[in-house]
Amino acid sequence: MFSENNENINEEKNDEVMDTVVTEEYGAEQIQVLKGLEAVRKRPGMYIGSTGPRGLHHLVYEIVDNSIDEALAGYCTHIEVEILPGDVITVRDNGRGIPVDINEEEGLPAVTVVLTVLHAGGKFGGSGYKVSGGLHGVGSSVVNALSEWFEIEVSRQGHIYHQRFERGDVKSDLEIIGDTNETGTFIKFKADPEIFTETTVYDFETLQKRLREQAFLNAGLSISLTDKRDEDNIVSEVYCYEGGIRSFVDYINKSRGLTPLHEDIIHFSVVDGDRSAEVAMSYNDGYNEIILSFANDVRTIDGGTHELGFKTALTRVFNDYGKKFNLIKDSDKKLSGDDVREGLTAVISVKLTEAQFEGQTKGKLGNTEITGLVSKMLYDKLMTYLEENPSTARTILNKSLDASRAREAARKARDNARRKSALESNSLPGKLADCTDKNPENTELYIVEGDSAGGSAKGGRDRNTQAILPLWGKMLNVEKARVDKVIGNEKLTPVILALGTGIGDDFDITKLRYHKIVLMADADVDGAHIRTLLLTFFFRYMRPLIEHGYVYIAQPPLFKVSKGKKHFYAFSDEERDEKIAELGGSCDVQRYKGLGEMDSQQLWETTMDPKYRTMLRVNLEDAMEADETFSVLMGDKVEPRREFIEKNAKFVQNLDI
Ligand code: 0RA
Repeated sequence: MFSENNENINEEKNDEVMDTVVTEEYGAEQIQVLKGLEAVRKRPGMYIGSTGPRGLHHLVYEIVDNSIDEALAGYCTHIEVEILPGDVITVRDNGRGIPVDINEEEGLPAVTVVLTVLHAGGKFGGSGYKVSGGLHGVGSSVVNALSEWFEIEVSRQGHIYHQRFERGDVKSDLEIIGDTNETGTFIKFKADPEIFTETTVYDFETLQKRLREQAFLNAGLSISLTDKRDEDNIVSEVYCYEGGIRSFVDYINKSRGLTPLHEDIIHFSVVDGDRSAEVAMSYNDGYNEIILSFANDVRTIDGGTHELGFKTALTRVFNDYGKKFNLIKDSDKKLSGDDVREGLTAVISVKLTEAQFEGQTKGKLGNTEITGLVSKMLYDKLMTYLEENPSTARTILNKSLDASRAREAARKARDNARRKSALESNSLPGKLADCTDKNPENTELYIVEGDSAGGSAKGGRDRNTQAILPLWGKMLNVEKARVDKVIGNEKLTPVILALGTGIGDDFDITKLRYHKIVLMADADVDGAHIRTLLLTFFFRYMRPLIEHGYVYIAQPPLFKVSKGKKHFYAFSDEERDEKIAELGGSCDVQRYKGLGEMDSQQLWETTMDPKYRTMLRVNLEDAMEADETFSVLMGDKVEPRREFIEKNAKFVQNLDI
């Protein structure tokens, strides 16, 4: 759920862990090999992004991606992923099998080279391994290097070949262990706890989400996921969608309880040499915009050139169509991008050679030639579609025109409010306890749920740099409201005023009053609720706050363990048990049900003091997930809401996945 980008985590912490010794047993090539994989073990983060839960799950994606490439080349139809007891992963595909013949250059079987040399895949040509940049396509050798042990079985040329590795070192030669008339690759590995010090336990839902997504992106490919960790409760699912990204849009709409405004999902595709683009979209009766974009099956969470092409063309098509058929009069305002994207669900998928992934997290497509490909396709094909489906066209256009009018009304109301507050000369919310330092680079805003917790926070804070804003009032149902309703809401208005940036079209990051915005809520269902609401709000109306990494989640302790005069705070059940053991048992354990149970001094010590606190930094993915949860939570259906409350134990205790 939430990112690993933890304030107090030193990214280089794995440097000391590994110290591989090169002994005389190895020949010159082997030393080369070892050096390559040694680099991976020394700086795992450089290859898989992190050594936390995200990096751990990345190992599975890396292996599965190779099988997907084999499917894209037209040789593989089924991929089976299993989680075995002990969090061992197996991935089986029915492709051609990784080649086993001796590679001239290295004097080793090709499969051995693939698994022991960094980026070796590319050398074997064909369809095998694409190096697509970013953290993707780093290759199976990286997974091998970061596994306590790793085994491969290749079925090819009538035989089953087997080889074993430990922490990247060859432990057995490639040997024939049986005969078969099938072909395929089977990989089994255990992530190395020396590298993944935080956890080596996989989250079923995380893998499920990613594998389902890959199945949507590769129409007709069957991917299964089986969790065998609990032998009394084996869970198995198969993802296979003949409709591809059309099915994806349908799935998003259904899972968020959205009601489509037209029957069919609109779908276009185009191929131009070695580039291709595909779009599936539909409009619903809600007010939110959901766009998921991909390049070479890799999610581009920060958008980029393909999304730009899509958005530009969409705005132009609806304005041009509206004018042409006199649905937009000369006196009307032009429809804005936000207007034509209201209630839109869209999936954009492009394929290209040498994709450039840009930005800090490599989540943005940079290839400029893709903008024109997508925008031309969408403009031409959507224009034709609208002309051929006039009633759908009218429905969508009317919705965009409604959006435009509502936005205009909201702007006027805001201007009036601004004039009024300018007269009153104080536009900061009454409940805000501001800090004295006015330099946003130094300051933090704690948004605190509940008046008593707000009181403790005010008492405990560093008044120089920490401002406190307690939240009060009833929660607004943002799912069913447009920006004009949100702005007047008693719960959100103080947040908007305190931050100083404005929202939506008017958002201005240079006016931000604090560079750390810390959400501090109880570790219970209501706390999860308010966090979800605020993250959704930031995601939809103040997205740059999240893109800049200004939003954090406070981590208050769950327990206080005391014995005599000694006391410790614990942030998880395990930590509580550790502290009890450290104090020699029979301790007094207090469980904090809410922030309000801590006095000012305790709240400062455990949660607010920059020297000792731990905070989670929210990234775009977290916010997007909150947005999704929120839609479910606020939608019409009761069942998903009940599920949220049931699942909440996990939501509260394990924020880092
Ligand atoms: C390169 C060439 C060939 C197969 C593969 C790569 C291959 C790689 C992976 C990784 C996971 N599953 C895989 N399946 C196949 C075959 C070339 C040939 O047979 O001519």
